[in-house]
Amino acid sequence: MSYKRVLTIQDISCVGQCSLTVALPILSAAGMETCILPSAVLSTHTAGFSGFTVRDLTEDIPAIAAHWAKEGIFFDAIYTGYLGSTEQIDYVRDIIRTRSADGAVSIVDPAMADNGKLYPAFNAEYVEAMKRLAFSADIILPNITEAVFLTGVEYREEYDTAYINDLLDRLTGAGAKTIILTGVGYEPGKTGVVVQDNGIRSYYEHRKIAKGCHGTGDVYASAFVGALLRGKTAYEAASLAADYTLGCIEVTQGDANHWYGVKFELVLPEYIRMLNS
Ligand code: PXL
Repeated sequence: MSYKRVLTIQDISCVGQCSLTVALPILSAAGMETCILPSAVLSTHTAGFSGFTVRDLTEDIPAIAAHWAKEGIFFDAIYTGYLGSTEQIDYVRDIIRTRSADGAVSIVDPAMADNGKLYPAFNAEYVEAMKRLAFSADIILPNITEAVFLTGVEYREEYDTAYINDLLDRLTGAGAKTIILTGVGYEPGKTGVVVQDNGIRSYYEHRKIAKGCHGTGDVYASAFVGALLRGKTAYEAASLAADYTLGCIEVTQGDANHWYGVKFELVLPEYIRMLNS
């Protein structure tokens, strides 16, 4: 098994099972050396808690990157999620450009929107900066809402394959390479993921359990990156991550007190089993 060094750049939400508190354990479980760059520190995530604190770490990033340069530190993969500010997105592009080892892969989850809306912290300027980052990455993992913001296509609750193909065409036209489009469901009770890899589109459909379970985007992206670095193809990694995420939702549903995230820790043994098979 190849042991790779991955850098993940996203926020620390101290409570809320998302971003770094999800990515770090999942990538470690996949057997990767996991380095982190916290984009911000929040007391909780921003989706459902009120009065959360935020410390944006944008101004620390250039010094951190300069130190890594001095130490000759490089990464085999760089995976980004929720970022703290528009300015930070441009610093992150710079880190991908300068700190990637030969053959490194860059994976961008443009974590900024869901259910037709941008997350509260973001605006149009952030979307423009995210376009620059996403369209220069090797792999992007948008949900439909994020794909809409990246392309300017109108958001629709109901859609068909023509709408999804149009989104993929526009993402590709704008520079996207491998695309993992999540949350694509064509019939009630079903959802899935469309993978566009080397120009070939494949669809992995699975059961839809609950609507809008928080934190599943981060669980999914982290599980995808772990599987990819373990040598799975993009389609294999995308389907494995979907099965894992579904398992996380399954063990969480029914616990009304656990509305803010999923109990992904309980399913890590199954994730490791899937990676080994
Ligand atoms: O799960 C995405 C995410 C990450 N980090 C923070 C968030 C969210 C979604 O709302 O608020 C701080």
